[in-house]
Amino acid sequence: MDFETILYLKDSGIATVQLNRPEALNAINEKVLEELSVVNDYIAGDDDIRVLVIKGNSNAFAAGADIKNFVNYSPREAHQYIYKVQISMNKLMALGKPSIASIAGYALGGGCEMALACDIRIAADNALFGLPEINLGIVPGGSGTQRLTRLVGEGKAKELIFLGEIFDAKKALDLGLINLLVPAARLEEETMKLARKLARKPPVAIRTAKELIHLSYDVDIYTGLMMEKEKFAYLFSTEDQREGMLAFLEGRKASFKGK
Ligand code: CO8
Repeated sequence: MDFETILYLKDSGIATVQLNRPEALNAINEKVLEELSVVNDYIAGDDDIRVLVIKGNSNAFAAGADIKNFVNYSPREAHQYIYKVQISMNKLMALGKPSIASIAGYALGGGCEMALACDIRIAADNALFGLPEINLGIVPGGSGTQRLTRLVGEGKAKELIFLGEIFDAKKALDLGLINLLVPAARLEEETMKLARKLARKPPVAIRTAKELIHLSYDVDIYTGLMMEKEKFAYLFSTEDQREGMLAFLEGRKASFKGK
């Protein structure tokens, strides 16, 4: 598949999407959003793909939304734009497969928010994070006020969003914004190691776990536990449950088919 603003690669069950606007530190314009939406649909529909990796280059994951894109927007245009942003971010978050944001360099504004919409964030020690929208007279619009708050808590989210300062990967790790911090030279290797581990897990159980965890944001604990019980029982209808348990009892490695 050929795109203008992203590079797409599929190998051994792992799809890699690389943001590819190095001349603008991978700033996210409308074309990027459109192409991400298309590639997301494709990945969602391909049963051979078990994991998605999103990355930038060594200087930038993404330095935010492309400011040139929306500097002259009317409120109506801004509304339409954010509608598209939310569709794209929600699709990414709801993807029925685990996603990894592999971050080097800048992850600012919409770039940071795109990473927040992924399941797991691994960053190089040269990564720089921030939600600097406030300095442009706006607020995060790629779900930063919602997803960041859920991840790091209200107090820290307010500090980061009100001040709009850039901070390093160590602080991101301390905040719980990223899962793993690795030397820049090992980012690719550690990302793929993680992706391969996830690719070996049973896809239906992974998808189910992801859905249940997301549900926990929105429902009371009793409803959440009821859903967990139903989904737990449902997984006993899958071949992967049988394979996983038989493999354990037979002392061998399980091979999951996603059925
Ligand atoms: N938009 C457009 N162009 C950008 C952006 C951006 N966000 N960031 C960098 N660029 C461009 C620069 O204009 C420059 O282009 P040129 O060479 O043609 O002048 C090139 O990238 C390199 O940038 P700099 O020369 O500025 O590089 P520096 O190393 O001096 O500085 C910084 C790097 C600190 C990252 C700096 O470029 C910067 O502050 N960028 C803006 C960061 C920012 O404010 N991001 C938030 C944008 S608003 C936003 O994200 C709203 C989210 C809404 C939803 C989005 C969902 C996807």
